[in-house]
Amino acid sequence: MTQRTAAALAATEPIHFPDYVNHAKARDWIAQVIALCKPANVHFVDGSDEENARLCDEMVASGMLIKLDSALRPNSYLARSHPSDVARMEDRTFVCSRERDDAGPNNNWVDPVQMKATLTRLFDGCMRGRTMYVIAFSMGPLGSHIAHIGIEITDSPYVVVNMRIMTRMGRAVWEVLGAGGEFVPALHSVGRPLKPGEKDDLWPNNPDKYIVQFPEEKSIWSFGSGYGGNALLGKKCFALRIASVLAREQGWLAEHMLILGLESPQGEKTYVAAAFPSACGKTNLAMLIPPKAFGGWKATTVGEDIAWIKPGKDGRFYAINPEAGYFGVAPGTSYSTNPNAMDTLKANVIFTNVALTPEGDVWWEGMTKTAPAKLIDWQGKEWTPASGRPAAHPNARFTVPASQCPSIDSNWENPDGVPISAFIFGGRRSTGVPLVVEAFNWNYGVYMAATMGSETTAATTGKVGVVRRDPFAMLPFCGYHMGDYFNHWLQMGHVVENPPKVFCVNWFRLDQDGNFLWPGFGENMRVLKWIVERVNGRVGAKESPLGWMPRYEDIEWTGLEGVTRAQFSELMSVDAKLWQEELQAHAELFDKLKSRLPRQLVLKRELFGMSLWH
Ligand code: SAT
Ligand code: MN
Repeated sequence: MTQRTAAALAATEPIHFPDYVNHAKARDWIAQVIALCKPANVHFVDGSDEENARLCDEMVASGMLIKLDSALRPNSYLARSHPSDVARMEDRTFVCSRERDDAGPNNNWVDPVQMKATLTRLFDGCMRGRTMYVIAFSMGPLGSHIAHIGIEITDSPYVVVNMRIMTRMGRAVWEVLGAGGEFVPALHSVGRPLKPGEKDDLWPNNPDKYIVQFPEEKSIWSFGSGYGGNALLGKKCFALRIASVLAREQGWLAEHMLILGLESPQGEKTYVAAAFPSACGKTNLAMLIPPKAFGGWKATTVGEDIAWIKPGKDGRFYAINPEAGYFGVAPGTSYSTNPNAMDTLKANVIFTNVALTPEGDVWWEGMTKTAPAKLIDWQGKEWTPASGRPAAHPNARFTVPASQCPSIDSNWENPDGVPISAFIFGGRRSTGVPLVVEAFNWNYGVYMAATMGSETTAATTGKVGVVRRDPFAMLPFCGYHMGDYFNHWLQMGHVVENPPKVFCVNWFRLDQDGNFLWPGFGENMRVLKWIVERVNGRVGAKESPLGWMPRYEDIEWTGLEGVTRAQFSELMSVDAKLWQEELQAHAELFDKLKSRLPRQLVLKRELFGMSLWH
């Protein structure tokens, strides 16, 4: 339903809400946003196929979307963003709690009163000449007790069609919300008002960008960017930053984790949740295909980015994937690295910043061994392999319904979630960190996750190989002080009777010549199988200063050539000198968080230090 708002703006006529929008607080908020942003039209998004088709057609007509060839990539589109608006922007992301220390050193902070004043000035009239879209969305299966509802108001039709893939949205959500349900208000504008008759930009945005979370109010304001997590506010802003605050208040976990199902040949299913910083192959692991030699084992995907985990009545944690789609990095995705992702992408995809082939299909670096002879690059320019620049932006993305993934788990939309038996934490470490370690207990596991580090790659920063601490892979996503977050994790170990076992993995260790010691990809199933069998008490391990580790004979080797006993001991070795340096780096991290750091972790650090010397 779309309506002109000139009358409403003059405040002479009430806004015409669709009959299913009968939530008084939501109506008030929407009316306030209309008065502030002054859009030309208001459209309540119902989520129907017709509405989606019309929005896509309009964007094709305006040039914001390019329709791909219907035979090669049915019902799929390509968008090209402005070169200054291609990724999440950590330096423009703020957590505005009343007290600075509540946001912690892990967040940019501005006083909320001052930030509201800045934002109110920026949003005043920011939607002039545009349609304002109102999207009710559910993070998690509709009506699930683990799910939560948000309402995003945006002036970007690109956001609407992406939110339709990434969340459950539209009329059905209004019905679940009813007249008094809780919702998180999320306001978004590209920040590019149009004068009467003015021609729009292909990718409207504003050089001044703000991605702001108000943790006490549980609200989100995002200005100036139309890209990814800056604009699809259900994802990092709600499902991690705001949800982490809710989770701490309410006694659950909102985590940057994939959820993977592992089914044995006997049909026994074990679910694990795993956190990795970027550039560690998280999507590949979420869609892993076990090697042939693992006949009978199946891996299934519940989620590839975010997990919401609540304690169940039976003393276990239950997790849902709050999202309904994947907003994944395209470059590097291929039939050799991730066949399930490639098959997911066959139809109904919105690609952003990939290259266009002359046939009207897409291409990105790594998709095939040899690049096509001619392409149009992500900026719309002609490209050949001799151009000397990437054809797709390194952070080019696909937005695609999770339901299309061949490995999707049969329980992925179960409103009660799936029971989690293990938490896995990983990083990219070329030295020192063993292939897999099982923490001695929950608190040791929290220590290992809290001190997790990962080496930067060309894709993440300019400098390559620098270890960045990224606790729980949550550094850019925790909506409050990281020290309080560690404490919340320690507490959550007591909330359930049998907390999951905690493991740390590292697929990226190198030998002296710089070759990977571990083959990775589908072969990671060998490590996962050990983890599953540890959880179920069926396989041995030996004690090490860091935790329990598999012996050579504890790993299934059938069908894998090339990892010798000697290489395995290199993969598992713990060098006391390197670990002293590692513990020093942990001390530096702890020092930054000291105002809220749980003492338990300081003591654990000392214990590790002592066991390494002996
Ligand atoms: O753009 S998102 O924030 O959704 C994805 C990411 O950068 O991690
Ligand atoms: Mn992520």
